[in-house]
Amino acid sequence: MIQTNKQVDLLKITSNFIIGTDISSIEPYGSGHINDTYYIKNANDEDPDYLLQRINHQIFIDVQSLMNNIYLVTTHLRTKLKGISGTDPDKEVLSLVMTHNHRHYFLDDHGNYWRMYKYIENTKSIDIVETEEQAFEGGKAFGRFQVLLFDLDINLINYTIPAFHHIGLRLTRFNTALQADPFDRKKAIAAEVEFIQQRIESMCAILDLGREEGLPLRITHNDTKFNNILLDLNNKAQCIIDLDTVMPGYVAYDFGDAIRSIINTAPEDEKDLDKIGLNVPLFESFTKGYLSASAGFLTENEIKSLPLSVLLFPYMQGVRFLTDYLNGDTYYKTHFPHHNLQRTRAQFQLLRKLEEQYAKIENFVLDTASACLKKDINTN
Ligand code: ADP
Ligand code: GN1
Ligand code: MG
Repeated sequence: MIQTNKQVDLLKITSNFIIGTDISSIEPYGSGHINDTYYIKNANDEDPDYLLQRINHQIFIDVQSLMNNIYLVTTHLRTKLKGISGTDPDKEVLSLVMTHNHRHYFLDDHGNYWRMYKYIENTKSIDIVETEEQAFEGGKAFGRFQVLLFDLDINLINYTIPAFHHIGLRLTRFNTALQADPFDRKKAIAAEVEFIQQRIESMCAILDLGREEGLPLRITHNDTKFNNILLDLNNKAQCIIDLDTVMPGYVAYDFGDAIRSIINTAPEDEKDLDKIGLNVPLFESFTKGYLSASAGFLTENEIKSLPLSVLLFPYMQGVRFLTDYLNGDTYYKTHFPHHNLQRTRAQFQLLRKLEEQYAKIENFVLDTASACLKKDINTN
């Protein structure tokens, strides 16, 4: 293998973890916006492959607490799955690899934090959902994830990014960036600013529901883009990944963010707004899968909050992308100039489409929840 300087550094990092075999290659992997992921292929086919990740510690400021969350959550899931017949915890739960110093992460000389997982073979993760079966499977997997974490003590779980899905705080940060306008970008986004302002009140509906009538805090995933599910080669959901944002939250936040990535007929950052539409059958299948796993454990208010989250998430994501645009693109990785503005416009177009169909979306969620409670929906 010819090693570039970068690979030599990565090999050095890798040598701090207990993997015990030779490496044939290290390649960048995945399409995430925050961390850096590398696929580590072992020289000997019989040995496992690994994933090395550099954790973005500018965003996840307390890496030790974050890794502690991941350790607690994966240990809990593994214990729970051991008690369920027909499951295989090694394939269905992420396995952290320890360092030679018996830690779950490695801090290098440049202040970068690294962790390693065993690579789960014969799986795939997809950015765009292709079939109703995949959507149903994904819904069931995220619902089950929440249910399995029900009895892990929430007080042990740290807030890796405080107020992560708090729309009030996201709007405050947006207004601060708008007023400061450090890159003179405000004049190009008048239409988007108006779009945001017209919806402020309605987008606080879940916060209002929580404050006025009560919504329980649960341990939730908080980054339920569909590509954070590993599917097996038969399209069955196998493992929930990307656990950095697992923390206390409202269940609706997981539902809404997943629907945002599933229902869109185009990518998250589509330039041609005419390509953005709603794939309603995929939304319906995900909803059935999710509620088949979770309806029995959700409160009435939680069920009421689910359709509201379908509107909230493209809105909040658009607000977040636009805030980053105003601030000079420092949070999300961008791949070309004005990428964050293009992402914002795509999210707002998706929201327009969802608003047009909101009554149908709401009815479908509420009817499906009732059917699941009466056990009219097959969970296989
Ligand atoms: P990011 O935060 O950058 O999205 P992820 O943890 O989601 O990082 O990992 C990036 C990609 O790597 C995933 O979309 C998935 O394709 C793959 N992946 C992550 N963990 C595993 C694993 N343990 N086994 C197999 N593939 C994985
Ligand atoms: C980021 O890292 P990734 O791509 O899974 C972001 C999510 C956004 C998503 C938008 C910690 O997730 O909140 O929904 O981009 N993660 C963080 O694609 O901010
Ligand atoms: Mg991911």
